[in-house]
Amino acid sequence: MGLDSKIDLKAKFRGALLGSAVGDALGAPVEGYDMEMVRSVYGGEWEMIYGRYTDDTEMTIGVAESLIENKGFNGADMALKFIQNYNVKRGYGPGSKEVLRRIREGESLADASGKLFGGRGSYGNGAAMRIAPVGLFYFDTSDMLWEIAYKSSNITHSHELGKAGAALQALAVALAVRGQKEDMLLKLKEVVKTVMYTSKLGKLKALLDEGATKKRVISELGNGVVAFESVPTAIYSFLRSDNFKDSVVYAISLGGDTDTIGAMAGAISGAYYGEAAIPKAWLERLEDGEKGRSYIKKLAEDLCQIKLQLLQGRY
Ligand code: R7I
Ligand code: MG
Ligand code: MG
Repeated sequence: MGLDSKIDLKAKFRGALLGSAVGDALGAPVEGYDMEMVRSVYGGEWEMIYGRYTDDTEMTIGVAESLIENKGFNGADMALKFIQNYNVKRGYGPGSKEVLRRIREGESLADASGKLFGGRGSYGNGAAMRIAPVGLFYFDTSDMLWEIAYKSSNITHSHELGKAGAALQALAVALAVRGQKEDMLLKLKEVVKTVMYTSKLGKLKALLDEGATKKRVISELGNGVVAFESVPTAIYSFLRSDNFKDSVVYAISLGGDTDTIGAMAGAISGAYYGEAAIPKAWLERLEDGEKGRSYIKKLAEDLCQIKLQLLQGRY
């Protein structure tokens, strides 16, 4: 696919990474809450409470840093970035915690993630929640995108459902960069092979058509910590909305894994609408210390710069 010169790629890259961090930080204080409890915290105001991001963003930063430094995918380096950035206080899932410990202690990359959950690997959403930079960097090449989404997921999530969920989320981000919202579902269906996701995408379409209640969305798609619940729900949140704020607010209002569904909806919406669509008040409250808001913005710019140079054949 050639690059459409009308697309402001930098605004979209910044939108995706900042949008993801904002969704994470907004969802974090209510992670694990049900719909009513979320409403009692946020009311109708939806003001950013702490602005502190969680593991979702910390790992996204690692993915971006590694893609930038290597001008593409390097699994050993990406794992190293995860380990270097790791801060237990950011609230990692138990599986990811264990894999990172195993790698840190010298276990081979190829083996570490496969040992989880009785040797089947994790299908948690931890690979999907961090995949936005892959969706951005490979936005113009679906085959590469799919391959790298799988490889980067495999570092911590070796279960097919964990990897396919991440690839689906990456492709949603890529299609959003390309401005393909109308035919997003169609395009996703074309590449998805796993029955679980084919079935979820079918339900997603039916729910959009009927203008479903939140209760139905939760019971049909799910809002839990496993990839096959939260990824379809994040995509649904984007598709049912016509602006960044509504999409992220809706994603979090469902309760459940709110930081992660918020982050994934924020990544897709940010990639589609661009940085300017993110409410300023949310952005201003997003933490800005070491590897905070300014750093994330710079990562998005660097990732974009390298992508543009690659497209122009400069490397
Ligand atoms: O996927 P992961 O990194 O967790 C990410 C979540 C996000 O919500 C973050 O915001 C953070 O809070 O954590 O961590 P994993 O432990 O690999 O997967 C998450 C959960 O999914 C696990 O703790 C299990 O409950 C479930 N799960 C599985 N359950 C049974 N069998 C994942 N894989 C399996 C499985 O194979
Ligand atoms: Mg989190
Ligand atoms: Mg979460």
